[in-house]
Amino acid sequence: MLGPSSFLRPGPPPAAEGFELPCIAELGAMAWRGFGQGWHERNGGNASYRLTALEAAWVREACPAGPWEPLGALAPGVGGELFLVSATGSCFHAMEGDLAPLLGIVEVDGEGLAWRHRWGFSDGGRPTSEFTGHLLIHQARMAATDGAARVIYHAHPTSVVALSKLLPLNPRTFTRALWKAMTESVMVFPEGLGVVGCLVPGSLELARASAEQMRRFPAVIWASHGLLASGEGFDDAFGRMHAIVKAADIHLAARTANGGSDRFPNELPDATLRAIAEGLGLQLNEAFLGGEGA
Ligand code: 2HA
Ligand code: ZN
Repeated sequence: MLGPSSFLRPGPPPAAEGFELPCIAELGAMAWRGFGQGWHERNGGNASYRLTALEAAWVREACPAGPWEPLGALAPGVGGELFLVSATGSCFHAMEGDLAPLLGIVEVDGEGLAWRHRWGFSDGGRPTSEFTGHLLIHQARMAATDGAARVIYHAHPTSVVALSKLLPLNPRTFTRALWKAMTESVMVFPEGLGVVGCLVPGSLELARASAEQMRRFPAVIWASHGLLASGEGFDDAFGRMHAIVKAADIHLAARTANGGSDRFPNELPDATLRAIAEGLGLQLNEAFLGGEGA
């Protein structure tokens, strides 16, 4: 398991005595736990974290800046922000010990047009191939959560990918199937789930389509590819991913036991979904309630 506290403070010495950057170890721990769940074959998956103002100020002072590189898209909503991000090709099964080759901290320019290196990628790496998507999605989640969301986590969970081969690729169908899989779901994603068709990994098209969905939803399914979940912190993002995967597992297990049909003898009715949400003071997405199959 992850252990050495030495990677709490890798790279240059801290500018302020006693200051730590725990996000590096926390992102590593999340990746390691995700690998343990079977979500990260080979170099599958990626993750990013938007640094707090205090963390960003420390990095700006302690870590020299590299040359600016174009982002390939305009992301003014994250202009001036710093991000910890997994390296392209990095394997989450190797997220142990020295994380500096596997992760890096980058700074986005004030206009949201370019980025530059601040820390990490010590083997000469670069941010994940989905980096532009992460930034556009951070921008979307910041707007949706009043700046609270800081983590974007992408994984390749088997049951979610399998489900994307069975269900019509629209948010309402996926949301209803997974809300009804278990009572926990409405607590984890009351807004519902986004769905994007099968687009080229790392493409601007996938980045833009995902960001558009993440303005409304805290997670989005990538058909025949995986799942992307956001959260205020690492536990929140990991927990959201975990719960959505569990719901997909349950849907598929029940469907298999039901001869392949999704017409379950004891389906969770919309009235119960509403009652759970009301009991917890949550606002369920009304657009996904009622209508056909309610
Ligand atoms: O970073 O998962 O979608 C590797 C991937 C690309
Ligand atoms: Zn992927």
